[in-house]
Amino acid sequence: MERSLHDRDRVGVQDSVLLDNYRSEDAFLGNLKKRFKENIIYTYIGHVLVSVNPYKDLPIYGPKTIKEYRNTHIIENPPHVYAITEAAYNSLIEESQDQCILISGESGSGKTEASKKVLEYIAAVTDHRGQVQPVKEKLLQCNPVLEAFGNAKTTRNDNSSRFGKYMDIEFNSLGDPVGGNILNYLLEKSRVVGQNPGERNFHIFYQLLEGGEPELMEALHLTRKIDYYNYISKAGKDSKVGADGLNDARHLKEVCNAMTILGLSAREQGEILAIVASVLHLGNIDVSEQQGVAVLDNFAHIFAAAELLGCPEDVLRSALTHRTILARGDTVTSPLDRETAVYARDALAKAVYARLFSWLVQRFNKSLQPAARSKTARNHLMGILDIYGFEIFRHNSFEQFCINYCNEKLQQVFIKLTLQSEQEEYLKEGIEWEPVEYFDNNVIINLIEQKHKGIISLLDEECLRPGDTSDLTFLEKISEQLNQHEHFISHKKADNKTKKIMSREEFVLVHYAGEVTYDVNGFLDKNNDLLYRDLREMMSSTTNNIARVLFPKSELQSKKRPETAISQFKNSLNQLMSILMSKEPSYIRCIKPNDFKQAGVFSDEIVGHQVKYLGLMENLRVRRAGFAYRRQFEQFLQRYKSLCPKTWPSYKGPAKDGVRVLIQHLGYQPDEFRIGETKIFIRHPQTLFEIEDAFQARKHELVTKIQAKYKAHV
Ligand code: AOV
Ligand code: MG
Repeated sequence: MERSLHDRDRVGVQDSVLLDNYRSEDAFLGNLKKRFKENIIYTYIGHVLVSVNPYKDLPIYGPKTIKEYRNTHIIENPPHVYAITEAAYNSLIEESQDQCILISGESGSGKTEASKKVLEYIAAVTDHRGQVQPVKEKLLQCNPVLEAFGNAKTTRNDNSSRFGKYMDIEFNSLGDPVGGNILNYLLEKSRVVGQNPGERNFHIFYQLLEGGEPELMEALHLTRKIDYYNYISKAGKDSKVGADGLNDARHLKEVCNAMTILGLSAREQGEILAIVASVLHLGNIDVSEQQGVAVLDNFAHIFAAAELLGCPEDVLRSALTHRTILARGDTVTSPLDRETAVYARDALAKAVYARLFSWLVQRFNKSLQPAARSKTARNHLMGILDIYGFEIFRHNSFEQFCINYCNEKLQQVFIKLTLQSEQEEYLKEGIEWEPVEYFDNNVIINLIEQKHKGIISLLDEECLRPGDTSDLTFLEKISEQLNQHEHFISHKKADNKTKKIMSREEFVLVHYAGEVTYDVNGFLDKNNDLLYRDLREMMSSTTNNIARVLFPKSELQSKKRPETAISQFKNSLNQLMSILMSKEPSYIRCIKPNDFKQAGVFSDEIVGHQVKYLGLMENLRVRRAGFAYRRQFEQFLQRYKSLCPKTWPSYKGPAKDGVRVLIQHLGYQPDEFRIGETKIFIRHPQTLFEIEDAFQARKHELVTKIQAKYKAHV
């Protein structure tokens, strides 16, 4: 096992706070790199876990390692996601504090994998009486299904999360999981109808085609040829071969098995797969035009889609080619032209799929409801947040705008809860302190979400404004109003001030994690998220039971304009922020070592960039500039009391006084420590090392004594 002091040359230090030259980014990077080369991917900054994606399986997980971390304090073992989970779980049990584990980092950095390890740890260390086994099973089985429906291969990550996920696990007073609840955020549904080169649609489509039994394939009217289906083969050659390392056929069995464990009946599963298949058929309905009016071709697919969704074929055909508008009590139906019919078809496919995804989450939540809550004891929650990471593609659209905005919000939580609160702790404990400067990304969040003046408001305004609005009028508007903002670059500013080459359909946001160029094409459409009434009406009368409830009749009757996509997202994110703020947070900051998904390659430049924007150096400085270690008086005394005759075997009196006696005996100089209100703060890590080494020596001495006594007896 790694010993921080003695193995330093080979494996670096396990807590960056212990670096001699802690202000130097090179020293910080050098430490991460040294460890990475030794396959040690975890390092702390205080209690924040930094994880560097190894891109290969390491023998550092599983029951044996879990055992080593169970019931240990965070400093007793090398850094690990298990240690963070143990600390959070322990605090939940011992202090009855709701917890949340926030996992952040850019696309492909290892967030989803980390979230699975957290869950794995919780499942392994709870329920020794075997009473909540079904609940644990269910909690574990949500992931494979949600990943099949919500993850896809992108150029950044073969298993990229295309939705945000926050999962609460509910624990009873014994510390056993009794239920759970998942919140899902904005699925990237544009992927259903098209993907960028080298990317794939959601895994489930390929899993179904590769893994469906012959009878199922026949019932769903599917063939195994992936390149036959328009929606999943647009990406070119790459999509035909399955994502690297993904075994689609095997996965379908796992997904169905997981759904069964989650309590979904065979009928429900059949209806779910029928909806998935109907999307593939919709994509193969060709649209042509005769005298300006859309005509559908490819009967077999119209027929199949209608059958699978459960609606008469002529109703589907008519709904795909007409639009009915309600105006002052009258209904006016008009035929669509080719382009609009294609739009309507794609809108239907996207809506059906995205709503199915949310339905799945709701269905799982129903299955994860605790059987009965105790009336006297309050249950406690541990939340795990795993969202889509910050992404910069060659081509960035509305979806990247939403994803990156979401990452800005999460960075804000990190700033508030670590950089700010750390500094506030010194205040609270009455300790003198010189503030550390850090970049507060609130300025970017304001640019995006400020009322009336922010990008979201301006986008919504353009979506709601009657008249001739378009993506370009939106761009014109933000370019005019936000031109002065230091984190916004319009093509106008780019022409004049910077040397940036931008097209007239783009704008740049200077995000905390880097500059991203967004193409405005599609912003209005995607934000309006319009599905023609005819299609919604048709869907609300289908005989596929799941398809029908995805489109409730009440929605048709509502006179209110539905919220725009971005406003809905903004509101749900703000709710999430208050959930997170109300809990005790733990952080896992994930880092991607290179851009090629390659094992063993550590790029100083790429890691350095992430270290910078994640604010890790500031994090370290705040942690270090003051006091590297702090411990509650009781805990400190308990651990080190054997080092002083006046505190050993126990100290009678307040722990605070005991700590004073102990450190006086150890000869601490006044500058080395501070006594706060509830904690002792130790400035230099070396001081802690010395006492820890003395403690280990003393322990050894005591154990040897006892053994000698025992031997003398026998
Ligand atoms: P992400 O969740 O952070 O990206 P993932 O957790 O999906 O990234 O990790 C990407 C890939 O890296 C995985 O599929 C694994 O192959 C590998 N990987 C990650 N962590 C580990 C680990 N601890 N050990 C071994 N391999 C690992 V995104 O969802 O794209 O933001 O939207
Ligand atoms: Mg992920």
